[in-house]
Amino acid sequence: MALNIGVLGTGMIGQDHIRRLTQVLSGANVVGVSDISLERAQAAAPEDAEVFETPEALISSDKVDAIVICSWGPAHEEQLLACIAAGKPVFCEKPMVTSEAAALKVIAAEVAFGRRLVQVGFMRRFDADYRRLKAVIDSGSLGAPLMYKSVPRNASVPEGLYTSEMPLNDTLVHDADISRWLLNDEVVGVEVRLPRRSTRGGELRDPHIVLLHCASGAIVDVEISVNIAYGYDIRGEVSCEMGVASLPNRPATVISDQYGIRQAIPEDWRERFIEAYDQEFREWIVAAGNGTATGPSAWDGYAATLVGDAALRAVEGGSYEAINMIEKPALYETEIAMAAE
Ligand code: NAD
Ligand code: ISE
Repeated sequence: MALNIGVLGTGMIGQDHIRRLTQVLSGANVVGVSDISLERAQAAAPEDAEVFETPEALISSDKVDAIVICSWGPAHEEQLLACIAAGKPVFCEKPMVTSEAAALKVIAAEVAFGRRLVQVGFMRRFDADYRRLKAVIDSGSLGAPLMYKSVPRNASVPEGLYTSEMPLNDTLVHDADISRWLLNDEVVGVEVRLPRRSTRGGELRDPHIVLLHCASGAIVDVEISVNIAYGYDIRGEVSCEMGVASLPNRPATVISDQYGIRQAIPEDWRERFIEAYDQEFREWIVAAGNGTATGPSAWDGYAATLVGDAALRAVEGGSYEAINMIEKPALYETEIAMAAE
């Protein structure tokens, strides 16, 4: 039986996920949508879907089996807690929440419910290139991973809406999560260095170098540029004891014209990770159909939030900022193995 889904937030990624749930994937119907902009919700609603006036009405509707949250980060906490209170599986776009206190509330609610309901939108874990990279590291053929270089680059960000904190508390969460997953490690401390500022973003603080210190001693170097003009370019290279494993550099297309032969770079995340988002939702639909969730968990959302918080403290103070996590609840003990399957 198809899973009946309600989508909260019908902006850029909400519309893209509605397209994949209705036109690309099987096993799901989008039966309801809601957005603080009624107009946007109406425009994005698939035929026959109900436009709900409030997120609460959508979450509690008998029509809706499971929820996809694509609203702005600060709205996620309340919406996630309402989904858990209703006992409904929920896919939540990153960042899961925007503070440590909110992450702890989500974890406490899910643990009290007694079953995983939350999957966080860390789509890199579903990307075939990242999965192959992880398989090499996990095989042990190169020895232990010692260093990882993660390079996220965005062509541009919305002026005025994307603030100087966001490379650290919005973009970095992807790198924090993929580092933990690839290296099977936990981040225990963060440093931030500010290189020469790009003049392209006005007052925007860009780029950033972030060092993630892992429990094993491995160090991740994240180089974030969010306004680099040439395209959306995500790179990664793991240095191990006996070799190096890298993501392939992913050009979109090879173009031959009067200027020569060149490789086009993806414009944005929609293009670069299109198959990863599809796979992320394929796996979510199966788990949600069984009344639960697999893949990146609320614990992973919490871990990434702590990295973002520590990075913001580090950029202010200029020093090493330690991360202290609560003891991991038993509910989340198996999630790394499940996500890697
Ligand atoms: P957007 O601004 O285009 O859309 C957000 C939508 O949420 C807007 O239509 C807004 O009106 C609506 N909204 C805000 N608060 C709401 C609330 N309380 N209830 C209902 N609707 C509400 O932003 P976007 O680019 O679509 O991003 C949405 C989320 O997805 C963000 O958390 C963002 O970080 C995340 N995102 C993830 C990826 C990824 O690669 N995984 C890519 C892009 C965006
Ligand atoms: C966006 O919010 C994302 O999550 C994308 O994956 C990221 O790469 C981009 O920089 C963000 O704006």
